[in-house]
Amino acid sequence: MSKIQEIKTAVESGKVKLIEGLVQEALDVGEKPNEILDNGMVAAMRDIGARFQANEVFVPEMLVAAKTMKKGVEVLRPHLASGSLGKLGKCIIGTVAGDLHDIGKNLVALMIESAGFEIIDLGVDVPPEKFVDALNDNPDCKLVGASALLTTTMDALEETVKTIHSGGYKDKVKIMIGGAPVTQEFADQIGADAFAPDAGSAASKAVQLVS
Ligand code: B1M
Repeated sequence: MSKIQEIKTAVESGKVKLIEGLVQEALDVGEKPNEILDNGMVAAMRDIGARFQANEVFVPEMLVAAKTMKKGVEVLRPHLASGSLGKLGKCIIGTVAGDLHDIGKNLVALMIESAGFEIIDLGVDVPPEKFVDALNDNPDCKLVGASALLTTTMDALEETVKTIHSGGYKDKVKIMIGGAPVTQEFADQIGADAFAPDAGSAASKAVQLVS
């Protein structure tokens, strides 16, 4: 079994104690950090999601897989983040109200940070007003990122965009949205400035939005 396949299996089966060693071994034998992330860990989360939908695994298994992935990402972090911190300004980011998924949001934050932004991470289940409070506290911030993983929290994305706009920031900050159920069409419909399907393109879009 390849190292990347071993990592995928370890994340899927929630081998929290083994993951750091496995990721380090993969790096040591020259596997590329992006491939470890995409073909190992992200692929594992996709598979576990499909198995959850098929009632083959349940919430506890998803939780332990998520915990395992987070530990693995920590080993990769120094290999993924390379930009000079904050040279492009600040980015406020969070997962919207009602939504507790943060792995994708954390990867997006890591890649945006790596592109040269200072990240202000509001965490998960962030009410729209908290985005506005963070903007009030950081008047020099030009970019907000909002993530949603549930079809039921897509409305909260819309509410977040509306609240930021009505809070006086319509022409002052750019808003990027993303997450598994989100599309470009939805972003256009709710008046967000950008949509990105994955962490890599979120980082490129972030740079374009402030340039
Ligand atoms: Co949940 N969950 N979950 N879950 N979970 C999904 C999302 C689901 C698709 C699984 C399924 O049924 N196949 C399903 C949603 C169905 C739907 O809405 N249509 C689901 C469900 C139903 C639920 C619960 C309701 C289950 C329950 O309790 N019965 C519940 C809801 C809790 C809540 O939020 N209120 C729930 C709970 C959980 C856990 C807590 C157990 C855990 C999350 C742990 C954590 O995040 N700390 C969990 C997990 C792990 C998943 C799956 C398996 C994996 C998510 C993940 O981390 N993916 C997921 C299945 C799936 O996604 N296929 C599932 C890996 C990650 C790298 O990808 O997050 O898509 P992703 O991020 C990508 C892009 O989307 C994009 O870039 C990222 C990196 O490339 N992106 C952005 C994300 N944010 C962006 C922001 C941007 C730009 C791009 O700009 C700002």
